[in-house]
Parts: sequence; C-alpha cells; structure tokens
Amino acid sequence: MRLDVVTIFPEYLDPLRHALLGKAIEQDLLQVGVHDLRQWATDRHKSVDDSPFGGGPGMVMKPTVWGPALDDVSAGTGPAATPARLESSLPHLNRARHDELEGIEARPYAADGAPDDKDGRPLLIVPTPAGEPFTQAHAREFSREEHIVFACGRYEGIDQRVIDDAQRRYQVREVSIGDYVLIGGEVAVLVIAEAVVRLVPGVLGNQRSHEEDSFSDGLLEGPSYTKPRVWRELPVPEVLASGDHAKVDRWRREESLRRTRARRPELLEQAELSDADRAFLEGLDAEGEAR
Ligand code: 6GU
Repeated sequence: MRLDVVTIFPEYLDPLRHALLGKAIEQDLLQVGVHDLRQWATDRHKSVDDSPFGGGPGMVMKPTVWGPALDDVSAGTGPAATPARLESSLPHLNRARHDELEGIEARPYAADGAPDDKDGRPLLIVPTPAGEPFTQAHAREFSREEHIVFACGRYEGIDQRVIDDAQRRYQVREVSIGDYVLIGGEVAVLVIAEAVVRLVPGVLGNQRSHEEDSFSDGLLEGPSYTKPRVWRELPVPEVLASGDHAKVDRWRREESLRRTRARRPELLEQAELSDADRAFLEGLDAEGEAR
C-alpha cells in the first residue's frame, strides 16, 4: 500500500513513522510520501488560501493550488516525484513481537459484498467534520486499496470544486472522525491511516487480534486481565483461571454484551445476537447486574 499526504504542515505527519506504521514501512508493506502544499503555490507569498465568496469568516483553500497538487500526486509528477519520503523511526525489523503468532497467513479482508471499485483510480480521502462518519467498516474497505491520497484542509476547508474535479482521477471520500471540530485534517489522517494500515495483510502479525477487535462483531470488547491473579486485593474473575474454555468464551461474550449495553446501547440493534445473548441481556437490571 502507498499513502501520500498533502498538507501545509508536513512535520505534523511525523508520527506515521513510529510503531506499527514504521514497522510496515521497514517491511516494505507500506510506502509513505508527505508533500508540502506550498510547493504548488505560485505567488511570491506562497499563499494557499483566500477569502470566501459570499463573505463570512475565515479563509478557503484555493483550487488553483490544490488542483495541480492533486494532479501531480496522482501521477507522481512535478514536486510529487520527489516527496519527503518518510523512513521508519526505529530499526525493529528483527525484534519478534510477543503478540505475533507463527503460521498465521496474511490474507486480505473479504469484500463484504461491497462493490470493489478496482478501476485503477487511487482513493482520495478528504478529512472534514462535514464528512461521512469514519467507521471500522471504512477501515476494512480502505485496507484493500493500493494507493490512498489524503488532502489535509485547514481554515474553513477546501474550495468544493477541488473535490468535484478530483473525481475524474480519484475515488473521493469526505470523512469525519467524530462529532467535534479539529483545526485541520492532519490528526484525522493519523487516525485513519493507523486504523487502515493495521488491517493490511502482514502488518499486524496476529490476525485473530483484529478479528476479535471491538466492532468486528458489532459489540464492544469486554475487560482483559493478566498476572498477578490478585493485585491490590483485587482478584481476577475466577472463571478466567478455571481452564474451562467454553465457560471463558461465554463469560467474555456476556461481558461484551454488558459493556455494549451500558456504553453503546444503539450498537445492540445491529449486532447478531443468539437466543442465549438475548436471554442474558433481558436478565440484566438497570445497573447491568444479573437480576
Ligand atoms: Cl476528519 N477534520 C477536521 N478538520 N475536523 C474534524 C474531523 C476531520 N473529524 C472531526 N472533526
């Protein structure tokens, strides 16, 4: 997978080199290019924004700068031919990780019946609070892309004609990472890139660890515990040390249901629930305790 980011704050994208993504870069599963939008500015002051048509506060990013930038990044031409290529921050290629299981085959996610738009156009993601809400389903869908370009807007956004025109060369998605307002799209790119890249086959060693993630089955994950068995007089739930795997699985399922009901009850409407799941939920009182 290749990621390109166009931004007026290239240094903001430095965290892409760290941890999981840095490792993916080292393993050649990921290439990352970061491009300073001002390279495409044409005036003496390298301006990238202007006052909004129709009046109002703030500034709008100029189509005459963004248009050529996105043309060059999709074609790998002009200033985009020589991006500040991010190197991995750490040499951790040879360090085996504890959560990596041997013999787990790298495989892409099934297409979930979604039309797989493999028309060769790269995906252009435009982070904006006015976008469609980014979810784990998007992360799974985007993890199958060969090339993703992120266009980071600042100020009051990017002239809409840039997004309309980009459809000729890109599949375009305007996405929001939540119902709050950030100053610009850079942090949203970090969020989206991490959610997507960890699903690229081979990046996360342990396939099971994302098949069991919160949201993969529409429920929140329940609590986890490790040694010692008693810590500050708090014992680990007894069932977890029982060695009875069926009982452990049932307990985990119920904790997941309990937590989802308490924190995200709307998720239960979409989740696939068994008769046993429904019976368990009906047996909970208002505090989430068994009646
Ligand atoms: Cl994706 N961008 C910006 N600028 N603000 C946001 C956002 C994105 N998602 C929530 N707030």
